[in-house]
Amino acid sequence: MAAPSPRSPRLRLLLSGAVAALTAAGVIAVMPNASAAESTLGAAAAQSGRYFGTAIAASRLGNSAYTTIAAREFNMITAENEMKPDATQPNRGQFNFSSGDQIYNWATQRGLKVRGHTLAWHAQQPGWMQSLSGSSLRQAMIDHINGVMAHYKGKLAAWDVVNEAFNEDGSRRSSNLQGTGNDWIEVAFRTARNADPSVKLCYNDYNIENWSYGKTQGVYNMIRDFKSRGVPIDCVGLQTHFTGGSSLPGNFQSTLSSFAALGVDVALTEVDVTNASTSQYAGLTQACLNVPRCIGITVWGVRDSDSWRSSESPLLFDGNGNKKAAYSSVLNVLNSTGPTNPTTPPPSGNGTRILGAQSGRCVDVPGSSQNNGTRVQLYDCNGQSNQQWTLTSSKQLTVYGSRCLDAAGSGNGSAVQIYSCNGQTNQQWNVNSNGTITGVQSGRCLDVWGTGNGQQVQLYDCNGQANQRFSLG
Ligand code: 9MR
Repeated sequence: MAAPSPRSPRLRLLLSGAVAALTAAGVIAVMPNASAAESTLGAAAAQSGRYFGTAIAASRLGNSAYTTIAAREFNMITAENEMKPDATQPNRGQFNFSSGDQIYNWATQRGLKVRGHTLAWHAQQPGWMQSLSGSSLRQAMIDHINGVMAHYKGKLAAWDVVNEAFNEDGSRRSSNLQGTGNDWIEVAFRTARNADPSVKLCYNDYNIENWSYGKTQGVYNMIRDFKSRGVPIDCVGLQTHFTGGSSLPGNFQSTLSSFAALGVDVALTEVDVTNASTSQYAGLTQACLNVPRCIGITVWGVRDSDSWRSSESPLLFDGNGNKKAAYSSVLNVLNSTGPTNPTTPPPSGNGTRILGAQSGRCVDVPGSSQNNGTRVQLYDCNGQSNQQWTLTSSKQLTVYGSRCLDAAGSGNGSAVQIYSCNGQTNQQWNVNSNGTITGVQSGRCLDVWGTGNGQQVQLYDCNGQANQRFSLG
């Protein structure tokens, strides 16, 4: 998004949000949710910096009952089929983004974010790809990732780079992609990172919700291996299809926190539940809220009649667009949590996470002006005060020119610095030319006005410091 003009009313709004955020950070006050409960899923999830999304089908965008609910309730959109390989590259070398763009444009025109789904998958391959194998298929996969990601470069919150690559027992699914060599998944992720360094890269799968299940362990071991070897991966999508016989496992939260402890975000990406069990919907929502790196929930469709398994009535709205009991159970859980308690301690450890004011961290510029509203402000792009950032394992937040955020050693209480890179490696956090830094969590920004070369900014635990204002210029 473009940086607002300093004189714009919107900016003043943002500044007041920033002041509130920073004051909250400094005072370390417990801020109960004094505001009225939010009345939509997206707004309720946003109270804790999360999103609530849905899958959209381009063919239904002409249905106003459908679009009214979708635009009102959700703030993250996944194309149900329109960004898959068969849709985006029907003939080799000929890309087609018409349906994908229809959804992208519909969403972004309404201020909704978009997740990309999906780049490399054994299913929904175009016919020409299905018939390839070996090095020819490997090259086709790379070309496909590059072609699709180039089109959506800088526009999406995340990409499901690889989808459903494991068997139920935790071994690799045998597919034409697997046949190109066991390294196909990491090649896909490395290709994706190069194609668009600004987007979060996710591995996405179903039946990985139960921690003691073989498939969960198989995926977990792959993510752990990737993190240990520096293969770029930012997130794991747990599809969360509690339908067709599976249900919410008691250890779901452990699964989420175990993945998160590897240094990746987690998200529930395709939720639906047999007969929309209220207890399961409430339970899965609560589990996500209980895990700081669970960044959002997406349900796989709007109304039951839109679902790929409509006979199981698994969604939050009935075929007439009425809110179901499950809708209320989810909304109540989202509202019961309210804004994240700013005293929640940030996770200590490997330096892959930087939290905003809500978690008791702040940005400080030593020796800078303490005057309100000077050059650097921390806020959420929508003026909300509960900012949150996550650095990827490769320490990427996209930024400008010669400025970097060096996350080395950014564990609890240690310093993170923004400064001229001067050729130093692994410092890929640059301020955008429009003055913003886009956070990994959708819609969050660090806005820096007039940053001067070589000026230092440090992020650290606030320890009760109040009224910190930042000046780099
Ligand atoms: O909901 C999608 C349905 O319309 C398609 O026919 C189907 C084809 O494979 O894909 C469905 O979406 C799937 C998603 O892309 C990946 N996880 C499982 C989803 C449900 O099958």
